[in-house]
Amino acid sequence: MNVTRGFTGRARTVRPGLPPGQYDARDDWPVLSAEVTPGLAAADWSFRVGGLVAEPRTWTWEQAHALPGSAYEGDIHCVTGWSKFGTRFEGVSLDSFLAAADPLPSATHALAHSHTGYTAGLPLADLTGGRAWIVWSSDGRPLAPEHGGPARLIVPHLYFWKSVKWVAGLELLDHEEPGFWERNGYHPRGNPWEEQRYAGD
Ligand SMILES: Nc1nc2c(c(=O)[nH]1)N[C@H]1C(S)=C(S)[C@@H](COP(=O)(O)O)O[C@H]1N2
Ligand SMILES: [Mo]
Repeated sequence: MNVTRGFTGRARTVRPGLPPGQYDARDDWPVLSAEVTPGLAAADWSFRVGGLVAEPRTWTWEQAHALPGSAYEGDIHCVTGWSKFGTRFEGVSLDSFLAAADPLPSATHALAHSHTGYTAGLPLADLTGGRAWIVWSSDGRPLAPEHGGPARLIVPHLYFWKSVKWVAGLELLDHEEPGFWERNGYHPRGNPWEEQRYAGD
């Protein structure tokens, strides 16, 4: 009888859709937080789009829920190596928020802020075109506090450190501004398909 390599322990199989250097976390959904999970009630959550916009705007929980709903179905990729296939998140496309705030032509980048102080820097182009969301549920259930509930940003085509939990807002800028991990040597964009893990990759 043949014993096939890879069937003992945690098989880190390569599968289609898995970016280079990543493994399939299967049913695991690791929690990665630099800070303590805040006790943030939905009533105390708000989302603001400011900086280089024609009309700075802030949405309460109820106002954000009144926007057209939009869901993401697909994969997520953490820079520490795990990827999770077939996730589903429900919320509102970031396009809806940005359209209301009306970015100025000079806006090229954004710094996403958390209610806890965590930040992530992103090119504005990665936040438009139906590729980024503010989400409050996952598979139809309210987002767990440790996963960013009541609401978080998701930018699933980039490494997941850009997907700010307990998201508070976006500040639009005319230059690249490093956030928490970017200041610590991580890549300004973080495209998993190009393995942009660290600055210079
Ligand atoms: N506010 C906040 N958002 C955050 C983080 C964090 O530490 N604080 N970690 C980031 C990282 S590195 C990853 S991989 C994902 C993890 O999300 P999860 O804990 O729901 O898996 O959240 C991102 N967003
Ligand atoms: Mo991560």
